[in-house]
Amino acid sequence: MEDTIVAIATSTAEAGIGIVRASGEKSIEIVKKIFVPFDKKNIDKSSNKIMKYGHIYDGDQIVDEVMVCFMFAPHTYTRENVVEIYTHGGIVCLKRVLELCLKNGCVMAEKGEFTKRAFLNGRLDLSQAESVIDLIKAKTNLAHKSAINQLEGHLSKKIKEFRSCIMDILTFVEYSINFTEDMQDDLPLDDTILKSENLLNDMKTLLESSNKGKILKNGINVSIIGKPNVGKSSILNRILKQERAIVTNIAGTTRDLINENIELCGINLSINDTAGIRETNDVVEKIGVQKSIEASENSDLNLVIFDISRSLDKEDEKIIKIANSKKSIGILNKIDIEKKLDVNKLKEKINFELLEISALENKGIENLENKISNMFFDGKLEAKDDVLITNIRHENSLKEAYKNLSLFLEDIKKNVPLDCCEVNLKLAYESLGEITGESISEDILDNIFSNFCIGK
Ligand SMILES: Nc1nc2c(ncn2[C@@H]2O[C@H](COP(=O)(O)OP(=O)(O)OP(=O)(O)O)[C@@H](O)[C@H]2O)c(=O)[nH]1
Ligand SMILES: [Mg+2]
Repeated sequence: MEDTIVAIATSTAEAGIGIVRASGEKSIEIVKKIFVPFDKKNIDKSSNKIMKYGHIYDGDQIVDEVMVCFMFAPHTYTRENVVEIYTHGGIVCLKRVLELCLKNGCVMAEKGEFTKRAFLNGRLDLSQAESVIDLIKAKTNLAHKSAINQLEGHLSKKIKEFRSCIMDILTFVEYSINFTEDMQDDLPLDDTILKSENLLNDMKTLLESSNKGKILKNGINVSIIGKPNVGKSSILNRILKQERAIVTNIAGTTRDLINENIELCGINLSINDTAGIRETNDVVEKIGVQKSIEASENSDLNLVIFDISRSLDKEDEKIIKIANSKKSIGILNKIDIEKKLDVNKLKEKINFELLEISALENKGIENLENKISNMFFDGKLEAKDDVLITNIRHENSLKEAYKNLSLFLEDIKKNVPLDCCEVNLKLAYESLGEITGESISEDILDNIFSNFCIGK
């Protein structure tokens, strides 16, 4: 925290501008050594958060024409002195400016170090800091909205309410322990029981939001599986509304996984088109088939394609087995041509629903999309001002708090001495504190911020 850190804060791809950001006590002093403002005026607190136009120099050589924003502590992202240098985009300008900052006394920032400092200096709590990375990684408007809600502190507020409720209960319990040692049988514990029960209900509601929250943040992984030539790639192309995958009448056209993302009802679908699953001696195809099976096992949803113009065979049977063990939707494709498949016989073998489609004539695709959205979020998923759990770490801490509070309640109801009940109550309090970062170990902190990118 004593070092002044620096990093490239933007992508280094070709772009109009790029930003080098420095934070720490000496950041202003260091940048002043390499920046010459056009108006030649001294940079002091009167320049706080004002864009200054000028040049970055390496000795007497101009490195870039830039804008610089000097931000004085404490009203900055990290609560430290922060300087942002807006260079021209592209790798060379950014790297040269970065190197000059390093040469003049900055050290390279670690992943997420700016946000980590913001957390350690009290600018954000931990769940807010974590939402910053969710915001950067958001792929849909809903994921973005949910991350903004968390950044605005909606989750933190709820967790703080839970903690303060536990603190109330704890205060009463401790008071009772201290002042009524031999009179515990006569203690009025009804209120404590009621408060704990209500709190457990509220915690449960929040925990239940985690499925929705995870879908909202991470989207859904979907694999299109089936034997060769049933129309998997044709269906992918129809869903994407573009000719992404090669389609031919040769069985075994797709050999490797093809992955694409689309947005459905505000949710990101990561879709794999896979190689047709069949017995084969072809070395390359064999690897492809193995990848198809792995993809289907790792998916949240399988779209299992059957060719309605062919009878069921051994290969379909193998695929049915895979699909029955996962969340699946069956698709009868090629309904535009003569039907040979015995649908009733198929229905006896499967535990998922069937939809009819013609990928060739683009029929039934909308039905499929509606089916997916109904399956995962009752057709609607909104992030409004909902407080959602979107993060596994938060979910685990909340589960732990729930478990400990439940144990506390059980003990109280069984008239276990209060000083023994108290332990679980304290554990619940601690677990909730892990979410907002009030009680968190250094290792966990390092782990959280190592998922960030450099410069954030
Ligand atoms: N009549 C008809 N033909 C279709 C339909 N969907 C796909 N086909 C045809 O079926 C053949 C195979 O289609 P693909 O989409 O390549 O099938 P695939 O399942 O990806 O095949 P592999 O990649 O070999 O596993 C092509 O000739 C398509 O034009 C459909 O709905 N109706
Ligand atoms: Mg294919």
